[in-house]
Amino acid sequence: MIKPRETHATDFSILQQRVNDEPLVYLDNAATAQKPQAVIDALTHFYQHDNANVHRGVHTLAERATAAYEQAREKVQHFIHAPEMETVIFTKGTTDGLNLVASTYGEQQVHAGDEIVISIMEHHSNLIPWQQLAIRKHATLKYIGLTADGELDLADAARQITPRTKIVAVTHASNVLGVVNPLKQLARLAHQNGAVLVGDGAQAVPHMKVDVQDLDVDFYAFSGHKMMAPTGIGVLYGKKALLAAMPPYQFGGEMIDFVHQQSSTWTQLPWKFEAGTQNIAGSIGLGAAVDYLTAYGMDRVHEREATLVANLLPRLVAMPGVTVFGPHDPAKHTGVITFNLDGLHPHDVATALDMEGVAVRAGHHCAQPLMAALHQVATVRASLYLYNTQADVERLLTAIQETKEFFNHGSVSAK
Ligand code: 7TS
Repeated sequence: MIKPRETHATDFSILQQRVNDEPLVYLDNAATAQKPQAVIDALTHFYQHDNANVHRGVHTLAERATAAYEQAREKVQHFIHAPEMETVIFTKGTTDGLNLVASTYGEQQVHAGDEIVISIMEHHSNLIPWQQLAIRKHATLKYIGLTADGELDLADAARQITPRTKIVAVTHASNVLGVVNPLKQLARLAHQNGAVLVGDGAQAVPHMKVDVQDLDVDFYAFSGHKMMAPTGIGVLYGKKALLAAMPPYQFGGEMIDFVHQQSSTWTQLPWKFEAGTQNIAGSIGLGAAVDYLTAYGMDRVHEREATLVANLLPRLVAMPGVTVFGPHDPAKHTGVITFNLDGLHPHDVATALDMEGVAVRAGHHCAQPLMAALHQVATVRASLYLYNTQADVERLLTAIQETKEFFNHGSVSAK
């Protein structure tokens, strides 16, 4: 049985407010998730009791801060089933992790005439680093397309990935189409061709059980803030042999072994990739978010979202004047649902929904090539998380219906 929302009422006090005189319904979780009190308390506790820099002091606070920081890494390691703590690097977020791989592994391994393969549904964070690497190296950037119902086209993946391919970078779950991509299959395909598979886990890790060893991905990046941790903290997982052979990303304090006047050597993993004072409190907050999600159960997070989607998606698809992008089968869908209303600009729709207290995102969702492929300039997106309820779904559907009626019969005509 899924716990009712009431169980969490005190965990997410931000959700208990009214917006525009209506109780808030927060459906912008793909942009960022709300933070449970346990995460806020972990930050407060750290700053009230343990704040110090890590790995550089012998005093008690420094030791406590270091222990808490490294414990957070171990929590993340177990959460994604990474084999060793050395394979878990703290970053600023998904964007930072993907740039790290492009600027180090990519810089080292990609040469003129090589290929980098991504998909047309990538967030700009998993697109521009590869595009710019391809430009720098005179390599070719290739795109895996979509099937007619908005899933990754695996037949096209098999065509695009060739022995010239050095890197395949694909999102685990789309931030627009709400599909989950078969990373394990793509990793196999990449490996058969001598390439590595980079997974973008920004929309996956918060919502489903992820096992990086089972997926056999070579690199996997995700953000803390989408899984209820603070902003400015994220994780890059990488296979140890690959990370060990890579040059550092940034240079400075904490990532060195010895510094001489004209040369330096680097410390061991994972700290080789953690130059300068890190987001220590953020890491501890991420550890607390992992604890929260683990206690709730990732299977239950998935089950809860799937139950809501099974109700919401068919009703939205059946609404006249509504176009839903991505698969219409709820079983193929995450809690990310993207749509447009005929004749209405997505920003007007999002503003109208906000007037009803319903927070959604409108725009290109940092996926402009995908928008072009969908022949849309922008879309509306509702995205769910574990604290959303059936009542939230009803509020969204009612607000959409009212928006349609307002623009059809109100002062602004729909077409
Ligand atoms: N990859 C995917 C699939 C994403 O959805 C996002 C953020 C990122 C990468 C970048 O993550 P960051 O934490 O480094 O910024 N997606 C969104 C979104 O859909 N709306 O706001 C942010």
